[in-house]
Amino acid sequence: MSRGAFIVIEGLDRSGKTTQTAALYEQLKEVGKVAKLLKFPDRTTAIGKMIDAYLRSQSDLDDRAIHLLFSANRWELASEIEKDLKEGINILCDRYAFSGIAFSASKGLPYEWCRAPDISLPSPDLVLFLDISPEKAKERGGYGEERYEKEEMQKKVREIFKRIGEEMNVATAGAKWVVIDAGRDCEDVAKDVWAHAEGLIEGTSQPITRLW
Ligand code: T5A
Ligand code: NA
Repeated sequence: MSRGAFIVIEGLDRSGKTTQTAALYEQLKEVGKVAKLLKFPDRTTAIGKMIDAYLRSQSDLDDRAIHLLFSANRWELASEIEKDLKEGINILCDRYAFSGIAFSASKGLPYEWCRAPDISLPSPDLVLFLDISPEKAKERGGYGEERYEKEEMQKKVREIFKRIGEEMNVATAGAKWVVIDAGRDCEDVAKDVWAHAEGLIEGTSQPITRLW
């Protein structure tokens, strides 16, 4: 029995995740595929509202407390993700647990501690990591408004994402984590995204696995 594919788009701030997730969604619709768009943090839930206030620097929270809220925000939707996948719906997700680790570990929290709360969330079938230099990201609209949008922080985040991707590909003995150069034109990035996602749009018969 085939199920929907779970595709995550990750990347640094301003790398074009939202743009590319939306473009992929449109392309799937064009070829008649059922898909659902998700985004983390989901700022609409009760937990999401606390995260939103924190990111806008309207509230202060202990580094560990905010980390757990980001994770809880994913757990709020975990069973729905699983249900949708089983019903054959493809899930396209803008950020996931990988952002959770990368940003909190960049603030100095231990890497293993950061991973723990997301253990056994549904694992994506594919992660497309949009890579961009912090310098280039800074040139894009709006950079600098939110808490983590500082060049120094983004450099650390990029390093940790690299480690996460390498570990993931070792663990899955394959290319589950794909790095895409996001410093190019939207259309060129979208072509790469599609080339990697295309093989999954018919769904997959693989069982849903768990992180990590
Ligand atoms: N976070 C998140 C955690 O700390 N822990 C967690 O567990 C999670 C899930 C908010 C913050 O939360 C942190 C990470 C973040 O710091 P967010 O709401 O996803 O996360 O916000 P941002 O990452 O800031 O998302 P952005 O919307 O800023 O970046 P995107 O989605 O990567 O970029 P996008 O598509 O909105 O594009 C940004 C701008 O660039 C242009 C767009 O038009 C737009 O103006 N653009 C391009 N310009 C030129 N060339 C291209 N190829 C372009 N693509 C897009
Ligand atoms: Na975004």
